[in-house]
Amino acid sequence: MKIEVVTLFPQMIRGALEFGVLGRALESGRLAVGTEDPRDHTGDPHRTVDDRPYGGGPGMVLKPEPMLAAIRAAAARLPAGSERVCLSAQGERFTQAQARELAALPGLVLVAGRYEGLDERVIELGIDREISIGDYVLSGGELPALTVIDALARLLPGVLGDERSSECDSFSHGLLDWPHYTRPEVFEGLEVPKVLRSGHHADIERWRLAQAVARTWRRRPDLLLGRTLAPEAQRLLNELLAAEADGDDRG
Ligand code: 21W
Repeated sequence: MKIEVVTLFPQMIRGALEFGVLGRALESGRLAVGTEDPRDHTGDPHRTVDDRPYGGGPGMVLKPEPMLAAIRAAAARLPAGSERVCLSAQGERFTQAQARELAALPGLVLVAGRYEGLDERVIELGIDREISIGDYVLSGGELPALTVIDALARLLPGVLGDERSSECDSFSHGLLDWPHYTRPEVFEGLEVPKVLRSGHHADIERWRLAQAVARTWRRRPDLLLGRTLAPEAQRLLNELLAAEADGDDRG
């Protein structure tokens, strides 16, 4: 997959891609990431990329000419069937389902805004969809672009290699992960749960699923509401709800 990021801070993108899974995805050629700087599409000596908003008010707006030129230059390097996505606080919320959709594309332009954002006509002319990574205010689209790149990269064939497949990731199952432990058996007085040391594989599987269901219910009930659970998970949730109704302590 080929991704082009339109950004005023190309080093912010390049620098973050050197490490871990992303670094190896780039090295192996399974993922390629390029950048396009709108400043390289200005004509004035000051290389101006922003201007005051029509209608007044605080903040600056990204000038349309360099932004659209940069988007078109980036898109021209990608195969047919690629999409142009703008990272924007006004976008649709980014989810694992969207990550799967985007990872299936041959290429992607990611447009990271700064200041108050893009001139609306650039969105009309040069953007296919807008994506937000969550309900909090950031100072630009670069970190969201990196978030999207990270989520897509781990879905590309061969990228996770020997590590557990992305199929195993908890959001793929719609549940939060269960607790993890490694040696030592006792750490600062806290023991590893006995079941994990028992060697009983079926018991361990059941315990992990029960932990995942309980955590999801307590921390992120929104992930469970209106969803059909696997029968075993539903049974564990019913047990949990019955126990809570009896006034049991939380585990
Ligand atoms: C944030 C620019 C807020 C402008 C109403 C009118 C990309 C982002 C961003 C940014 C404003 C994402 C205002 C989650 C994010 C991003 C920069 C609005 C005040 N309110 N996902 N004017 N959060 N943010 N400024 O911030 O570019 S994806």
